[in-house]
Amino acid sequence: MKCKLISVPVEQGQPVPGCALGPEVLKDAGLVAALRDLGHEVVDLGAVPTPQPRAVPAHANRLKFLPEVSAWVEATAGMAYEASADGFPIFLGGDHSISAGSVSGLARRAAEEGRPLFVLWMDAHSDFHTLDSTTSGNLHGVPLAYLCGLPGFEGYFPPLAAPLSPQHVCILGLRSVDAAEREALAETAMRVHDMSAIDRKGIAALLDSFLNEVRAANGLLHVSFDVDFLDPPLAPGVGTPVQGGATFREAHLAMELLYESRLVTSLDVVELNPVLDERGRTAGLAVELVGSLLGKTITGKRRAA
Ligand code: DIR
Ligand code: MN
Ligand code: MN
Ligand code: MN
Repeated sequence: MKCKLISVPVEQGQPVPGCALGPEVLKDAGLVAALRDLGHEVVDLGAVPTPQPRAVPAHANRLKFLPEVSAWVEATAGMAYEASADGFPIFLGGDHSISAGSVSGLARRAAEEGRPLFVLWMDAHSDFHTLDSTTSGNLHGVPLAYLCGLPGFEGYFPPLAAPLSPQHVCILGLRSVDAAEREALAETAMRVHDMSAIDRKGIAALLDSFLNEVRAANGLLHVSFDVDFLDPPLAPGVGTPVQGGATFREAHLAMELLYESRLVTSLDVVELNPVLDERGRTAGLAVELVGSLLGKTITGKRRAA
């Protein structure tokens, strides 16, 4: 497979400095070698050039860095659309606001190809705030609402070429939901699997049922991997850790199942904060999990599909 690395060094969507170092640190942790060892071709497309802030009207809510984040979303969407013409794009964040861009560009491509885009959102958080409902003003908390076409983004974020169908979205690993998000989640057709569902049913059963839907619909599948999906003792290098996250075994199994499905067509790795990391262990773990998603197995290197 031809893996295309796209760095999106944005941290203005969340409150803790350091997240913008994510792409370089993931590469320093051996991402490129890990993918090449699996037989993949790796093309590093470099970073999305820092855009000029977008001219957007003043918003009534106290949103942080709206013109800057909105510009990153637009620039990342353009790059995602271009890069998805061929190969397997991997977006290296940066905070999760970048996925408003990566996924919207991929959705535009999928719509042109006449295939549904499915999204697996691996995250402690639902990121389902609108610009009006967020109380923190941190824009990494809004991408999924924007991508699903919830109201209130018009004029502030770039127009969506193709909103996601909520039935094609699955949140996995959820354990932090704000009051307004809880109401919005109650009304959506998204599949929402919180940690309790993982405890009760097992991550394999939940994932298999979603993957079966993707396969039946001949869908494209984007995985948006927020590193805070993982349990904080395992992955301390994130800005908004929430206790009770996925174990190494659960995360690893999820990645293996995703690889074996051969359904995944693109990936985000977001919210790694190297400044908060402990001797690079979160970065190292992220690289290992990406390797598993792209074909690394316990018993030996399997050739790339
Ligand atoms: C919280 C935290 N729901 C907010 N969100 C995070 O600020 O909207 N998303 N950390 O990744
Ligand atoms: Mn997130
Ligand atoms: Mn998160
Ligand atoms: Mn987050």
